Amino acid sequence: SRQQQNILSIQSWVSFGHVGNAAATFPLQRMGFNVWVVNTVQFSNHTGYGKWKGMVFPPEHVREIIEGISERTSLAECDAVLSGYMGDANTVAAILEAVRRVREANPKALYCCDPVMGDVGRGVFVRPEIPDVMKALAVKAADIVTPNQFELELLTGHTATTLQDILAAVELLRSQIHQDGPRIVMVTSVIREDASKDHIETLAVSDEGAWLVQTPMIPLDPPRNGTGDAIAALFLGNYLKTRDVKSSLENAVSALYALLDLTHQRGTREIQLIAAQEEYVQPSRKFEATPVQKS
Ligand code: PXL
Repeated sequence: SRQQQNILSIQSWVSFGHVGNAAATFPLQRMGFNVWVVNTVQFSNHTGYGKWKGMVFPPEHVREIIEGISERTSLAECDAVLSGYMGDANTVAAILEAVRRVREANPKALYCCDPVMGDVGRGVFVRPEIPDVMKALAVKAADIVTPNQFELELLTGHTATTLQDILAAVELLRSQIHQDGPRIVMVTSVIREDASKDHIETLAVSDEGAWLVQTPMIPLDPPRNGTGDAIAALFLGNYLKTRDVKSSLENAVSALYALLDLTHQRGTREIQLIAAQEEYVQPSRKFEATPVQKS
């Protein structure tokens, strides 16, 4: 593979704070990737504040920017497409067009879909038509899908409260995603009845196996936005470097833990994305993944 890997990242932009591309781009750059940043919205701040300024870009804008990129460089140079928060459900079609064009030029390119829709505390925080489109279209084209536990339930229609339930929902989701790829699902923010309440877990499953990492619960109140966007980027970045699901899971989780720990120590409303930069390359405390039996 070429020295400089390129990732086309299609997500939200915020001027103040760190979510969407403003949470994913810097960790990927710090890991050495070149990021082609395409913004689906530009807001002053994330929607968790309840108030924000700015606009959702029309799907045509996303299409046009990608067209412009393709006039400067061959899409064969693109190693992966990463998608996240969308302000408009019709943006999915523009993203899938990009994925199709990238795959045509580079059949080895991966599509990582972070199906950003909501979480346990806030419920669905995107426009109500987005979950259906995410389920019917985006996820089907993806090689890697990175839902949190709430989004896994929304995508599969399964309530998942035990490890067995979660693994069954993951296999259902894996049967629906792009069948020619590595068929990886990573589930974040796993809290289940049959595990310790002072830990939170992250699970990754591929054809090769399933692995679970436990990290101490960091009591963040209010919960911090952008953590899902950051861990999806970290997982994709590690996977592009190693093609190893277990070590990518360990590195992504370990880096995210350090980021949240620093955020907790500093007590800031926004995640400490810049200050935690060394952790993206070499996590200071490495959490190990345990193999679990697939469903
Ligand atoms: O972290 C997900 C996310 C992404 N982008 C925007 C958001 C949020 C969550 O609140 O508001 C703009």
